[in-house]
Amino acid sequence: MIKPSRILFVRLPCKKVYPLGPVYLMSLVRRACPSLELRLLDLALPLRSERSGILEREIASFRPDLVAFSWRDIQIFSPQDPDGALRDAFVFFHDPSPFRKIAAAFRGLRDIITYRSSLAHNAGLIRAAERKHPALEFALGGPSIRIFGDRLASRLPARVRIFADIGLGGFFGLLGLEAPSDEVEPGLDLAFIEQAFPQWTAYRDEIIGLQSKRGCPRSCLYCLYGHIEGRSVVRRDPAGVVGEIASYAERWGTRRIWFADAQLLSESGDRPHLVAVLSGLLERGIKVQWSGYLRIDELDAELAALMVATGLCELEVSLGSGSQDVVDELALGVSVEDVMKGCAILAAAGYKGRILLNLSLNAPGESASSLLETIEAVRRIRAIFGGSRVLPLVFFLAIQPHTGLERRALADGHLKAGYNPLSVMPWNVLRLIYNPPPLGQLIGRACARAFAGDPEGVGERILASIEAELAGRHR
Ligand code: B12
Ligand code: SF4
Repeated sequence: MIKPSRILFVRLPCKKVYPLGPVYLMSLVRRACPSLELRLLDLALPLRSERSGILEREIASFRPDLVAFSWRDIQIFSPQDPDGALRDAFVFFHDPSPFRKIAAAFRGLRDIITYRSSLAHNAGLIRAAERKHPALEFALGGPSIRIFGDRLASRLPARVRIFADIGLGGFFGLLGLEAPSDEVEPGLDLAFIEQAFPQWTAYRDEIIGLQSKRGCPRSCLYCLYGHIEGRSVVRRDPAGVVGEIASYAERWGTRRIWFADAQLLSESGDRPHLVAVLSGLLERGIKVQWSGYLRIDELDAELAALMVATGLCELEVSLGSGSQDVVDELALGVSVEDVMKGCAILAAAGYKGRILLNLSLNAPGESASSLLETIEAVRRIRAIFGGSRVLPLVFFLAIQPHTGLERRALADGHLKAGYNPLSVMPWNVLRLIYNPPPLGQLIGRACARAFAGDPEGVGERILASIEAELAGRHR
């Protein structure tokens, strides 16, 4: 226990996105002990070359007893088609053109260097601060630490205390404080945030993240959100959620909200909770646009109307596959036909925004005919909403630690025990992105072809290319 009187929270560099985790954590600490002096420094905002100087100056002027680092992103490789690093790896391995292969190899090298150096950069910022300030205490947490904390421990000084638990009891214990019994309720006070986080103005016109509940009880094969947030759902008081959105809209002029919940409708208790939050927005006349992850198969007409009325503007829907067998292999617990019904319900409610349709090509159980079923399902969904509003996003399954897919890949020899999930060598990345034979080559070629063109419409082109190749086989 260290009983600090001043705590500096430092959000480690990542792509610019509102630092929701550190903002909530800081608010919770303030709730537990209002007399503590707290400050948040967001290192996602300054230029890379300026970050260590800014951190040093902040430590010198604020004179904290404890520096609490928050690490959000580690894997810059996302298994989804707009990701540059993924494109380069696919073009390198699957494109027939030697020129494009060479260009992709150079870009790939740059991706590797960027990734390795961003990992080293973040760890280096922690190490440098620890070295320069032997009298300070250091803590480290955040979503990446929940996933990779064990891997990172060896890269950091032993004096940095790593908090990889879901609950915040350990961290509050270190502060000599009782952890709040309702630790999903940050009790956000924007006047306090403005004073403790002077960089907040950088997010004035940005999408603001907001968590209405924590946890997901489901165990979809590839997903680690249940591991990160816990399998039991802990919901906030809807009035607190509405109040938080209202204060962002009123004080900061926020117009776009992202519900950062693992899933908006994951179990039966979520529906009344979401209805209460959205009804509260409607009653208070709060005009925001919002997005989030939603299981559309759980939608009914009443909820769809409420979602549209309260400003739903974009929705990510995980179809996975158009084949029920593949969907079942993925343990998504949905029926393809219910997804179609959910889409029809949302369209009938007057939804005019975009649908980002996540597809996991070459998932376990994939075959030529299941690929054609997926292509057909996308066509049906486009017919429901209108073609241009439905964006198929090809998401390869990324094998992430603590998931069913990782256990399966280890069991069937696709991965070796002791593999390094943080490796960025292209051959390792391709191994962590699940795209096995016999369809891997065909899908890889289709991706490489689509990636070589305009970044717009990549998903459609991948599907069209797969369809053309499969049709050619049967001629
Ligand atoms: C919502 C979300 C998004 C939204 C964000 C919308 C927004 N405006 O906020 C969108 C869709 C934009 C997004 C994008 C990406 N995301 Co994202 N996202 C999430 C998600 C589902 C929730 C994050 C969140 O805000 N949670 C709510 C807050 C309150 O929780 P928190 O940040 O964990 O903080 C709490 C605790 O961790 C703790 N804590 C935090 N810091 C510290 C520090 C200390 C010392 C302690 C003790 C505790 C502590 O206290 C906080 C309060 O309880 C997580 C998965 C998940 N279930 O967590 C992935 C996740 C964070 N994302 C991830 C990634 C990779 C990305 C992308 C980089 C993907 C990509 N390659 O494009 C992008 C880019 C992000 C960026 N920097 O721009 C990864 C990060 C880890 C990793 N594998 O690298 C996660 C974990 C998902 C995953 N697949 O593994 N994301
Ligand atoms: S994919 Fe969605 S529903 Fe499935 S476990 Fe992850 S968060 Fe939950």
